[in-house]
Amino acid sequence: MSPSSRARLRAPAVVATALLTLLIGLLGTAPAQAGTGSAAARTWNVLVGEQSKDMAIQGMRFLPGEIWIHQADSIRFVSNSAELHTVSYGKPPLPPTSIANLEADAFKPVGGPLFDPKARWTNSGVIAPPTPGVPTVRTYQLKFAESGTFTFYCILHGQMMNIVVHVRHQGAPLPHSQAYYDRRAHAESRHIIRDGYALMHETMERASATHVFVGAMDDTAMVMRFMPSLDHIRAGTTVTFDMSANQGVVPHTVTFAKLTGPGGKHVDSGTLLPKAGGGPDHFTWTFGKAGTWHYICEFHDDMGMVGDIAVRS
Ligand SMILES: [Cu+2]
Repeated sequence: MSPSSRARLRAPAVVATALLTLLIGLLGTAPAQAGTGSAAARTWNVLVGEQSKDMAIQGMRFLPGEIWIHQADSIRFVSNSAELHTVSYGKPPLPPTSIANLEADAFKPVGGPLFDPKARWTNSGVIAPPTPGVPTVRTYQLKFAESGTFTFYCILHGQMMNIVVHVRHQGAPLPHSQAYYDRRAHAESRHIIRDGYALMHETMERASATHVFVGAMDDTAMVMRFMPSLDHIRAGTTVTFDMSANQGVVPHTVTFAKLTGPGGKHVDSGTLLPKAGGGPDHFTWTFGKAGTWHYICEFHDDMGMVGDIAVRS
């Protein structure tokens, strides 16, 4: 780009700044910070979660996971996956020892839009796309008036999904730009999704026709799939649906809409939880009738967590 075209591009911005200065001068109401040489307050973007295009892999990270900002700056947390997340700080009102408590804590926004580090509990509410039965927000903005270092986390995924926010005095140098964080976020997101698919393939290799894994999770990624999702068996075969590939606490179900058991009730595991979450961590069913039986996870079918059991007589 030639110097003259660069100057032309810059010209409108210069004009706009001059107009603004003139306007402030005319109104006589310059902001308190004007003239001190400090930069204007900025809003930084942080992505909440990440996912593969098919939604099979859900990442449990804030991107970036560490950020440096100035006093009076804000952070806008933006939903980046179908999975539910929160931005939380402090101690939740209810001990997060059950799914019901977790939901009660997560669903209720507390505090903000000005962050108060002395408050016992600050919570965004659930950051996610619109989800049936769950109050959600797409974005959540917090302004930081006090300097210090603050660690926020997602109450639904625990302390391992966290972001460290360094708030520096105005005028102090900041190590990175938004463009840097965006580049890092992109690279880290690709990395997490690659790891998630690797976890999926590993889990598939351990699965068999009589042993279906219900999701998988390590410390960065979740696999929202039944593995295998299409299972061929003979009538009379017992299949175990197993949660043990999930290292963290996540609920799933194995729910058949059209297959009925004794008493005409449809076959449903109810909420399954990994051992760490108190279980029950598996569900077994003996398939008598020939046919192809479709089933879903009631929590994650919108992410494609569905399967079929094909039974031959
Ligand atoms: Cu599920």
